[in-house]
Amino acid sequence: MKFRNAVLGAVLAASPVAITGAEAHFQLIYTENTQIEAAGDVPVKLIFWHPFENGHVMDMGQPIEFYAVHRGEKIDLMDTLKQTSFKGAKNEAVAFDAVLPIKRSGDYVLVLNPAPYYEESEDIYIQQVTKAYLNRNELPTDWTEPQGLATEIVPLNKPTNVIAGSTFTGRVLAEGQPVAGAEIEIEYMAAEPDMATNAPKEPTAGPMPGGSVVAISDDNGYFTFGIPKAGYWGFAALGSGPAKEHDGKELSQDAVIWIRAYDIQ
Ligand SMILES: [Cu+2]
Repeated sequence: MKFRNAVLGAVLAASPVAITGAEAHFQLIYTENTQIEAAGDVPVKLIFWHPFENGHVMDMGQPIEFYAVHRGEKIDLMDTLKQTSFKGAKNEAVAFDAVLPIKRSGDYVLVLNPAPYYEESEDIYIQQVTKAYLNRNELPTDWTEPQGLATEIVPLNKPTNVIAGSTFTGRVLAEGQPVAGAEIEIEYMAAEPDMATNAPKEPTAGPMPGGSVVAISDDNGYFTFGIPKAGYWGFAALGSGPAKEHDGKELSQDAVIWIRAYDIQ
C-alpha cells in the first residue's frame, strides 16, 4: 500500500512550491447530464483539475485513447477531440472538448486513457485511466461490465443514478485482477464546468478539513462509500495500474470512475 500524499508530505516540508499537490488530482470526463432522452450529439469536456477545491488546473497532453463502449462495441471518439482551455479559480490550462454521438438506448461508457502528466512537485508521472457513464432511456446494457482496462474501478451500483444518502460500492481491478489495499481518493465535483464559458460554475461545496477523503480497498478489491450529497463524485485508486514507470521516472497509473448522485424528491 502506497500513500502518495504521505510521500508528498515529506516533499512539502522541504519545498513550499508543492502546496497545491496536497489536493487530489482528478481527471474529469464531464457531461452536463448522465440521463439522455433524445438521440443526438452530447458535448463532453476532458479536464485535469482539482474539482473539490476549485483549484489548480493541469495541462493535458493529447489523449492516447478516448472512446465510448455501447452494447459491448467501441465507438472511437478521438476524431471529435478539440484542444481548448479551462480557466479555474487559480489558473488556466489545456483541456479537450469532445462529442459523444448517442443513437440507440442503453449505457454509454466513456473511457479516457490520457497522456502521462509530469507532476513537478512530486517528480512523478500521473496517468489517470478514467471512466464515466451515460444512459439513454433507462435501458441497462454495459455498466456492470469491466472494460478490460490496465486498471479500472468496476461499479457495483448503477453509476448514473445513485441516491444521495445511500452508498456506492466499487471494485478496483488491475489487468482484470482485484487490487487489495488500494488507496482510493474520493472527490466531490464542488464546482461543475460551464460548457459555454470553459470556466467553473459557482461552487456548491468546499473541500474537507484534513485533506483528501480516502478509502482502502479490501482483500478482494472492494470499497464502499456513503454518498452524502447529490452531484458528481469521483473515485481514484492511486497507483493501482500495472505500469510503474514512464520516461525513466515513477508513474502513478490510477483508475478513476465518476458517478452521479441525485436527491430523492
Ligand atoms: Cu494536485
